Amino acid sequence: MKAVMVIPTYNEAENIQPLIQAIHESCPDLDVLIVDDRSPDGTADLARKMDRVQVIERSGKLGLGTAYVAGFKHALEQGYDHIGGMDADFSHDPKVLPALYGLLEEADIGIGARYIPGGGTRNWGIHRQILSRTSNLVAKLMLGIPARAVTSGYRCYRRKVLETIDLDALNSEGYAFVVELLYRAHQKGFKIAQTPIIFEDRRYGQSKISKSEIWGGITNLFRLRFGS
Ligand SMILES: Nc1nc2c(ncn2[C@@H]2O[C@H](COP(=O)(O)OP(=O)(O)OP(=O)(O)O)[C@@H](O)[C@H]2O)c(=O)[nH]1
Ligand SMILES: [Mg+2]
Repeated sequence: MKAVMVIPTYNEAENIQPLIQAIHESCPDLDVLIVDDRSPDGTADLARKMDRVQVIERSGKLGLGTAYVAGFKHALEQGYDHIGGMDADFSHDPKVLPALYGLLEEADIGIGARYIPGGGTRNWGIHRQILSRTSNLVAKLMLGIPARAVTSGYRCYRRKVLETIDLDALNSEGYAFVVELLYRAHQKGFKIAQTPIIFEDRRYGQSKISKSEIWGGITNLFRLRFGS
C-alpha cells in the first residue's frame, strides 16, 4: 500500500524538520506531502531539504481547508492508496501513525481521538478542555456521526473516500473543514474507526486559528445539518 501524510503548514519553521524526522522514524514507508502557503519563515525550503518529502507551495495564506484539498488531490493523482492529514506543530504525535494507518485495514477512515479510553489532552486549561469536549459532543449529536473525534484533524482515509466526495464542494474553512469532510463521508456510508491520542499543545510557533473560527464552527454545524 502506498501511503502519504498531507501536512498543511504556515510558519512552522521550528517544527517541520523534527516533525518529518519523527514521522519517518515512526513510519519509514510513509511519504510526506507539505502544503505550504508561502510561509515567511521559510518552512517550505526547510521541508525540501528532507528525504521522502514533496512540497506544494501556494501563492499565499489561503487557509487550511483549501490546503487540504490541494494536498488530497495531488495525493490522488499520484496514486496513493492511503492518504492522511495532520498538524505540523507536534499536537499530533507521530508515534501513533502505525496504529492510525492500521485502522484502514478494517475501516475507510481512521481518526486519532482524544475522548476515548487511552486518549486525552496534555497542558490544556479547563476552558479549552470544556470548549473542545463540548464542540465534539455537539458536532457528534447534531450530525449523527458515530465517532467521538469529529473535530480531530489527525486522520487517514482510503483513497476511495476522497475520490467519492466532491472536495471542491466542501465549503467549510479551518476546523470546520474536517468536520464537514467526515459528515459527507458518513453520509456516503464510509466506515469510521478510532485510535486514542494524547493531544499536546503546539511545541513552537504561534497559533493561526482565531477565536472567530470557533463561532464559525458552530454556525457551520447548523449549516451542515439544516442546510442544502
Ligand atoms: N497551508 C496552510 N496551513 C495552515 C493555515 N492555517 C493553519 N495551517 C496549518 O494547519 C495546522 C493547524 O494549525 P494550528 O495553528 O496548529 O491550529 P491550532 O492547533 O488550532 O492552534 P494551536 O493552538 O496553535 O496549535 C498547522 O500545521 C498550521 O501550520 C493556512 O492558512 N494554510
Ligand atoms: Mg495546533
